[in-house]
Amino acid sequence: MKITSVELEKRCRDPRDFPRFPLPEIAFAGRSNVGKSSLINTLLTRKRLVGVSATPGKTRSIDFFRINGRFRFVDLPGYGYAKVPQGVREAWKELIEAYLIDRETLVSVVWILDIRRDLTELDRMLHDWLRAYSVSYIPVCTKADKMSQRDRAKRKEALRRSLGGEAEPVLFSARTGLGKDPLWKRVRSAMSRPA
Ligand SMILES: Nc1nc2c(ncn2[C@@H]2O[C@H](COP(=O)(O)OP(=O)(O)O)[C@@H](O)[C@H]2O)c(=O)[nH]1
Ligand SMILES: [Mg+2]
Repeated sequence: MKITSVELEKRCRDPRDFPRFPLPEIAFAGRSNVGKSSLINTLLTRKRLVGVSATPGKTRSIDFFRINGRFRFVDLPGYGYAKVPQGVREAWKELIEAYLIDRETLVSVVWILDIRRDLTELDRMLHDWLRAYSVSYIPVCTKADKMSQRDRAKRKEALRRSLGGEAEPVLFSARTGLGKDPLWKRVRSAMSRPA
């Protein structure tokens, strides 16, 4: 995919502010610090479009990026950061669920998981929503560079099985670029599927 323009269209803390003009949307979700910003930057070949941070858990907004003027990348707030007060956590849940539940322009969710970690309770909650609202998703195991080839393949298979064999995970690394082309291929194919 040739990226000719990337524009931060809107940061939303309230569902009433979500952009109205319909464009196909690919959303990105995952726990805080999983490598979501790094993955988005890698896909868009931008060094620091989306802030990569050493202090996770800050983003409380849903950010809409307009790509090539034709579709959107939607950066959902990371979940599960321990040091966040319960009230804030509830607000995040509401915002993410509000987006997933009836966003007609949503094509697919790129669901980012750390290859070294098992699913957390919040990962399972997201998975339950995706299924409950019939949202198609692409599971991604990121930070694959931290493992040997053989261990990567094992972790990928374990994740595939724990998702009930619903979807084939993509191995990814923002550090090495592993998986960038296969992930774009999955994203493009999702966007070309009739709604
Ligand atoms: N080794 C390795 N580190 C990564 C990768 N992706 C992200 N990181 C690191 O993980 C930390 C969190 O990344 P970030 O993209 O900010 O995660 P976010 O909170 O999910 O947006 C940063 O220190 C990144 O440099 C990856 O593919 N490989
Ligand atoms: Mg981030």
